[in-house]
Amino acid sequence: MKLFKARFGAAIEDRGRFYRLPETDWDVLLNRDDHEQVLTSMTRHSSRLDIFSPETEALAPIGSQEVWAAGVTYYRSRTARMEESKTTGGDDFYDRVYHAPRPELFFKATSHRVAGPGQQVRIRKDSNWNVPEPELVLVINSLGHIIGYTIGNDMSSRDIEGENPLYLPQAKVYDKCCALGPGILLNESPFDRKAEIHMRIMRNEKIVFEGATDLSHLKRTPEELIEYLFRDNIFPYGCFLLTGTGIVPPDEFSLLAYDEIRITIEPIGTLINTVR
Ligand code: DO4
Ligand code: MG
Repeated sequence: MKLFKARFGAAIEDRGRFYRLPETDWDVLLNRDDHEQVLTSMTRHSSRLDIFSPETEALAPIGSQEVWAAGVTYYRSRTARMEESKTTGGDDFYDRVYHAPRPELFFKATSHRVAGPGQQVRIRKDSNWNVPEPELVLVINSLGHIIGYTIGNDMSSRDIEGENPLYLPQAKVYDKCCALGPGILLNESPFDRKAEIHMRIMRNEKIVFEGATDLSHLKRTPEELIEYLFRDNIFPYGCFLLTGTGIVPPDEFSLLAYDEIRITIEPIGTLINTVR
């Protein structure tokens, strides 16, 4: 089952059919611990939607939740970041955090900084080297339980981060620095560790970057990341946690305005955004 946020409220996809849910508060809905039963019974009283296209009609599946992110959870991210920061002496930090018991966790966004499906993500005005980071996102309720999964883009300014690791919040947090969606795959069973994350970037109808990885390369378990995130934090409405990138385009590549970023993680779906 997948849960979508839409202009008219909430929708559910169950075995290929879409239903419009009775009026519900998104924060309350996300924070539940019993989605399967509640949504199954709700769909019995819901009207069927003949046409609903999640890639373009769904909104970012976020309400009052904060968005957090884990970093350097893939070897590829560790190596790329060591390269970009070696002239300024920051490289050792990335190697150490990759191997350390405590993961890198950082605050990424509030809902107004998040783009939904079909919306624009931004590159910072004061940066010349920008990349998208396609990441599996854990959707977590206030009890610290994973209620589902969605797709995320952790937009990053590599030149700002590379200049000094202490600039990380500026490289990562700005207007429309993050995309989430299209919907939430509800947590019926643990996520398949072989699931592929695929990203394609189009410019003037040509592919300018394409890459893939799979979740078996993720060094940390979702439970370990959540345990650290919830150690001394209360999330009254739950939160979103991006789990890190394993796809980093080559150093010569930077995003440009009007590029289209397409991130697919099956069985969640495809998140499509353009760059502004
Ligand atoms: O250490 C900086 C950020 C790392 C990150 O965002 C990632 O590995 O995905
Ligand atoms: Mg990232």
